[in-house]
Amino acid sequence: MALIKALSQNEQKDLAAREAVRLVRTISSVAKPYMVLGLGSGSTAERFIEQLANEKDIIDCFTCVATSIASEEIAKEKGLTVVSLDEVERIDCAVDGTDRITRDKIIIKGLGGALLREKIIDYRAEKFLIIADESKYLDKIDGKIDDWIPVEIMRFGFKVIMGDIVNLFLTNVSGSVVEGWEEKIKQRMKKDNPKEPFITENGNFIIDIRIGLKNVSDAVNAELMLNTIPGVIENGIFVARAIEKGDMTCIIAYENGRIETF
Ligand code: A5P
Repeated sequence: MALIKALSQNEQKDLAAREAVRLVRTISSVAKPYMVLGLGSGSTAERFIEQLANEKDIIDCFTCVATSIASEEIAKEKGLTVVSLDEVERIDCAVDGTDRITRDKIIIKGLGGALLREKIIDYRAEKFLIIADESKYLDKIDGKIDDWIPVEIMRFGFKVIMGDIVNLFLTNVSGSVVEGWEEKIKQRMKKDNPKEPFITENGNFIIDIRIGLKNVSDAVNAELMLNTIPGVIENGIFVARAIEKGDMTCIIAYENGRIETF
């Protein structure tokens, strides 16, 4: 009996990226005279950029805007045209990776720290493609998700801002903090120096919180509520856009080589 070799995580990322290139090619043929493409951040998005750059016959149709310095550099190095967001009037499509995606399209991003620029670009795109390997996918509808959610906040007053987040999300109905709340909120530190705070490309801190999202409406609520706290700049829940615009396609590549688009 022939054994089917399981794809590695990187091979799954490549597969999802390839499918996104195929979809972008079909969109580019209708976005005349040229297409503005939002480039996501992270290893899956970088694979997409590299594969897109191989499509020599169509890359002249693209002007790109990037969600991070790393993505911009890779895209430029590969020969794509990248301009600042202020130079474009629209974004036809954005392609980005994710840290979590559920069947009902609850998306959590920002483990790499690029969530603010990602949201600025991804939310403005006419079409939004999410690409992911199987490890990111949860086959859940209305199931509780207890992932860490990144929140980009001002450095100024970060302790009081953290306090506001605790008061809003980690207290029970009687107003007292939930048991074990200290385990559910932390300031992100640098990977290579855990004593120093991680600073985003925008010069801000990141707080990671676990608040246990119950379902899509709970996720939308948390996404919007977090941003009402003075000093919170943006958070990594990417759900409101799908509700508002409806046009988001998720591409998942599985270990067994299957690609699913929904
Ligand atoms: C960057 O801040 C993130 O939102 C990335 O899009 C996300 O972490 C996915 O990254 P990978 O493709 O490297 O898993």
